[in-house]
Amino acid sequence: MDNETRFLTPHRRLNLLTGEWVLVSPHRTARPWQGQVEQPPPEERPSYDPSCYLCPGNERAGGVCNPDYAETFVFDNDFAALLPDPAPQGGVEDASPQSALLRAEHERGICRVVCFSPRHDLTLAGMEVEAIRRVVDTWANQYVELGDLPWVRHVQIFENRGAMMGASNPHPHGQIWANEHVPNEPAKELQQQRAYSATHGSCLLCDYLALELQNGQRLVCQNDHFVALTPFWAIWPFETLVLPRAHCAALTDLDAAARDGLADILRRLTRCYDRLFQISFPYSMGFHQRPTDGEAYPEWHMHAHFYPPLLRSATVRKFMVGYEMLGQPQRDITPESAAERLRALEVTE
Ligand code: H2U
Ligand code: ZN
Repeated sequence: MDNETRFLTPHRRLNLLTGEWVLVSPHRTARPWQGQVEQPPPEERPSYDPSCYLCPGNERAGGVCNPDYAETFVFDNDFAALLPDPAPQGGVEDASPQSALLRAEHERGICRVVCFSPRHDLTLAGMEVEAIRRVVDTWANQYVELGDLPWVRHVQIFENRGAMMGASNPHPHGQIWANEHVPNEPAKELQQQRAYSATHGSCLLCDYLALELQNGQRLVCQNDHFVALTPFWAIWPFETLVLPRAHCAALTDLDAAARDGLADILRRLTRCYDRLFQISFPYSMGFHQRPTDGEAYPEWHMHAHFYPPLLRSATVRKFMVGYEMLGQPQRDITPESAAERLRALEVTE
């Protein structure tokens, strides 16, 4: 059986980064849909919205006013999910019974919001490369500033884009959560990357990228420094992985040319996404970088994940329910056909 035939029947694929399986059911894409249909987001937005809490000069919750910023702007989240205070006496740890069955630990953290641009009407896809490069620099600076705090072991940079992903505001922005413990997803990736490099003596994602560049089927777009592809084990219909060609563990390892390369690939990829269903494409995206506890992490290969919820049109989303909640993730269209569709939307300007 050749590859093409094998991938037409139900099968499971191993996510090398998490060690978890995903079911692929390519024969199911023709099924009828009578379920929930999402509203496409309204397209026209003003460049300044007086009621937006992220626009320059406007007041945020709690009465603080944003400065009249011209590029990027970072502030501490007014509704932070985590607080930087160390464990108080009589807090969670003291209060929780010392039992293997009931575990709770104090968690310190800092949550910030990053405005990508003063322009309310832009998105990463609509910004110029130079402006996205300033966002890349801001992310890198925040990674250093927060990661250098002695108790911060992990810095998660992410963006929830679009109301469908729960973004509270269309103004281009992302978030950063820095905390005391490495969260679940990067912890799985650390274990997998370590195990691979212990067995093979090389980097998991360097080897994987080399294979994908040779194979070509899952590539979406690329430049001299970065490659965007639909990973073999993708869960979300149009999920992508953005990888630096050179082995590096954090945004701070990227030189000026590589940072420009990242800005370029983010712009090209998000523009492909927007063209797919002719809408400003919703997604959650974020970077996985080496933990910041001061260890070396030579096996860690920095990357970004894009997880878009849409399945077959601007209004039909994929739900992670039923078997996916109780068994394991499942997808219908193959990552190969998703890559083919996204790749065809690349416009070189
Ligand atoms: P999301 O769109 O991804 O939800 O991010 C917006 C964040 O902005 C959200 O976490 C914060 C919310 O807590 N926020 C402020 O910090 N100040 C405000 O005045 C409103 C919203
Ligand atoms: Zn705004």
